[in-house]
Amino acid sequence: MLTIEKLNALEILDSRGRPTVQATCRLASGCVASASVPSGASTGTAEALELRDGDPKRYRGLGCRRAVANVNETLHCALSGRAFATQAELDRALLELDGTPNKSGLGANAILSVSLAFARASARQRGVPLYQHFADIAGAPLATLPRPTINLFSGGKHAGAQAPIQDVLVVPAAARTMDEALAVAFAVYASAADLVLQKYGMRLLRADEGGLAPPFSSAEAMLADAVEAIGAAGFKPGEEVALAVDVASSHFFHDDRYHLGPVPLGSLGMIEELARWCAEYPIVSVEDGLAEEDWLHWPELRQRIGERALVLGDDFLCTNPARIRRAIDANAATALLLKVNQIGTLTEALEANHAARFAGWRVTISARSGETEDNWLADLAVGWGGDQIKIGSITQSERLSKYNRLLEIEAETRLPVVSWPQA
Ligand code: 2PG
Ligand code: MG
Repeated sequence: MLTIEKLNALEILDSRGRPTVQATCRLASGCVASASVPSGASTGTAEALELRDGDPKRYRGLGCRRAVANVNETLHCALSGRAFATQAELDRALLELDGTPNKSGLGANAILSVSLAFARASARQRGVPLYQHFADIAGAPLATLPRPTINLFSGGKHAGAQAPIQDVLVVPAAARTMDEALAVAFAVYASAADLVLQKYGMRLLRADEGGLAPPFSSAEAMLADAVEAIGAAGFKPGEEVALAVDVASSHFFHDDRYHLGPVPLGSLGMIEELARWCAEYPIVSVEDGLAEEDWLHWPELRQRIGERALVLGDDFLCTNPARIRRAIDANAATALLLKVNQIGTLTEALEANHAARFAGWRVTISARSGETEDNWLADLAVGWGGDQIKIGSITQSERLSKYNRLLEIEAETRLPVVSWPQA
């Protein structure tokens, strides 16, 4: 049994300098662990509620003192002295104490910080690495390391909307180890930085996740420049290094139109455009190609591009088991982007993971644009058998703490990287 002795939390700052929550869980065994929650900027409307103080005089209303107090007072008082056999039992208790469908009672940031800190303290009590503990929670043996998809170019909400789409990512498709994959990503990033200097006269304008963010003339220019950077780094586009795109289209969908370029597109026009991109560029994954509420057209998108690229749902699915089941029934996607803080507890995120896998989908485990130095995401992606991991660019410590943790796990386990794009 795992008996909670004390829960406490602290307001800390994320990679954008905005407040977030770090919780510490002390078990009666004396094992103690802390965990921090990330925060998104291009959020889906169906995400669990991140509780913010709303005081405009402090952090422009983004303070997390109320969420911290909910851990220190409500959750500590209700849970200290209680014993839990499993993570699922603890998470059930958290949901009951919150009592709302979207975690607006206590805040998903408060709830998730405790869910994660408890998991880490449990792993310590069991004397196993966190990735092994996550694998045990999932009930599946460790088998592979996720293939990293690494942010190269940024636009959209992460880069002041100088280009409409959010990310163009590199996929070291031929790399057989994490070590090799990261070296490839570094080489392409360095070439892309040179290219940005030559073409746009600028080098170090980086977006929230460290992606390069020059004033691209169009979304397609981001793809063309990425292919050029792959070639300049000495790799064969599509064979050695492929591309993934986070279109994040909900954020430029207004009045039933996709404002991707000068001529607004209807849903079918948008699908045509994405299908053309997939035919002309080595794209193996398309995230949020359509807007989160464009349910009617997602099945058509899957039909058009699903053979050659993953049809990946982020804002569309919000790591929400009910939305995922609806999308499975509608044949609307082929892959889940899993972000634990979109739903708010580990157990619900695991349910999302299971639902996607049961349908034969792939799963990309993802960081948020606002991150901390905490690296639990790397352990989670390995423990839950993520096919891909999306952390951001190969710069900035809040990203590198996770890449470095993957390198540690690789050195410890010698697990192979998932083979992907799928043969
Ligand atoms: C996304 C994420 C990570 P955010 O859209 O996939 O890149 O962004 O955390 O801002 O939602
Ligand atoms: Mg996204």
